[in-house]
Amino acid sequence: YVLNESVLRRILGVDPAMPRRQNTHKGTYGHALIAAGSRRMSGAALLSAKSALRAGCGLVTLAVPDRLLDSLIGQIPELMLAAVPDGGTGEWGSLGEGTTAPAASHDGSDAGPSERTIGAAEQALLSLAEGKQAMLIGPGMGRFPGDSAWLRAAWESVASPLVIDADALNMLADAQNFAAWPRRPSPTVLTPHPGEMARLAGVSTPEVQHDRIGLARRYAMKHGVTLVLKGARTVVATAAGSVYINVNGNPGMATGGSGDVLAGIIASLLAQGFTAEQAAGLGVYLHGAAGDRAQAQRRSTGSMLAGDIADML
Ligand code: NPW
Ligand code: AMP
Ligand code: MG
Repeated sequence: YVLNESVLRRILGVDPAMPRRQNTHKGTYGHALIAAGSRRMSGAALLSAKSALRAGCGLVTLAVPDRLLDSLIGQIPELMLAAVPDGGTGEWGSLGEGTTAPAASHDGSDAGPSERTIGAAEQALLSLAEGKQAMLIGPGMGRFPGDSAWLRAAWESVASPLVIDADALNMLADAQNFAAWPRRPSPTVLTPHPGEMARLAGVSTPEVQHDRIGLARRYAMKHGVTLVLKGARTVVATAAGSVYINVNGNPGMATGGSGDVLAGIIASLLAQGFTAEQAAGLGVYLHGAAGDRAQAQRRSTGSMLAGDIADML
């Protein structure tokens, strides 16, 4: 299907105007947790968080490495912040350091044959995820030792719908046996750009671009996920084999942070109770529509910033 208002309403059963019932409160619209940002990429975390708020979820908590926290206070007043222990580095690396625990539910492929290490940060993050209606992992997170094992713990332990973007997609690409990971009982949305898709599928970026629909569909069905393959004409593929193509948006969105905005939107929609298929389809459409408004307002593609897309939601 081509993603337009008619398909959104008829096929996906969503109203892109997202009307609200009168007698509702912030709890009605869900609480999203975003694990993102690092010392050199705190902007990615802020862009995701702001977009999640603008896409309508009731509460957003942004979890960042401890040392980043002070620099973020007050930047987005509506946002709640949480710090995870980082050993003073401002990076997520301490996720893999800490107490060694038996790997009851892990095969240890990324951390030795029979045990893996549970870091204080990992524990803090998994407790933060409790009671949230959706979680986003990845924007601006950077890479750190043992990250694939850590992502697997989140994959298995986070009960809410999960969006995996940016660096967390690279963790998935590095995991040696992702195909054998158990299916998650709740929705999982992956949001790769063509470079990230190439790493996930083990092919080149031109190969991804040559067969965007086929590759996205096969990957989504094989791994039981909803896959958003980004770029001009973003493809949304579901685990059941449905495919949607987005046709709005513009080249002004080819700017750092645009994808971080999209990830925040999709997490926000999941927190509000939309299915993965609805959240991905509606999210991609709203992101493109906001990008088109940003272009119209600036009367330019070249001067658009990702923050303009977030502000136009
Ligand atoms: P090229 O350049 O054409 O050969 P990476 P990243 C390819 C954070 N950010 N069509 C491209 O190929 C993110 O959240 C932080 C074709 C290139 O090789 C991540 O955590 C910001 N190819 C981290 O930075 C703002 C395409 O992919 C490769 C393509 C790294 O993410 C910026 C680049 O991908 C950023 O969001 C397309 N449409 N799109 C901040 N302000 O804090 C991409 N490629 O190496 O995964 O790097 O996407 O910049
Ligand atoms: P990322 O590379 O993760 O920052 O994601 C870039 C975002 O901008 C994705 O949602 C893309 O679909 C969107 N985007 C980038 N270039 C274009 C374009 N030429 N036309 C429409 N959307 C684009
Ligand atoms: Mg990105």
